[in-house]
Amino acid sequence: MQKQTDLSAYDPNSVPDGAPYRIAIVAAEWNPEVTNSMLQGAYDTLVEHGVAKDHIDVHHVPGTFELSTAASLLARHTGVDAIICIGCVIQGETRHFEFICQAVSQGLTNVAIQTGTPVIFSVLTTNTPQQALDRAGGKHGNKGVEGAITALKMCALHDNIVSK
Ligand code: DLZ
Repeated sequence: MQKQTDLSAYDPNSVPDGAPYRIAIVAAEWNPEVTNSMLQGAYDTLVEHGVAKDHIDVHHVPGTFELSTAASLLARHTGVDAIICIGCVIQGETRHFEFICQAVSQGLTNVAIQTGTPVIFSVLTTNTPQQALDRAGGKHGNKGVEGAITALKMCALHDNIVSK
């Protein structure tokens, strides 16, 4: 089996057409070099796969912890078909890392399950800034691109299930 080093390698033919969908992207302001690159990757990938630019709603939150609140508001008060949540938490000297990672993974899961809106976990949780940069347009691809592809696949899945 070939070792996968570029996490963003995907078959474009397997990606559903994005034309019918409205998608929100929420990006955390912490570690902006990383999150802005992921945001750009997600945005460009959505456009590349047919999502209209005026059907992409971009929002920012102060930190990764706030992604859950933003996702909840978007899922409950807008008509978006999916929400891509972008953040980057880097291990520091305290236990803050653990609390933020635990809270955001559980929080985003709760929003997705409770609202039925696909919520995409594009959150990097790394030991070093370099590991994050490697996954935000570096040697391991761009997790924002993956988030966009996942969002489109989940929109199509939702349509397949709900329209049957
Ligand atoms: C406080 C904090 C710390 C220490 N580290 C990060 C981080 O690496 N990445 C990130 O996105 N946010 C961090 N934050 C901020 C929290 O996510 C949150 O914004 C604050 O605790 C306020 O709720």
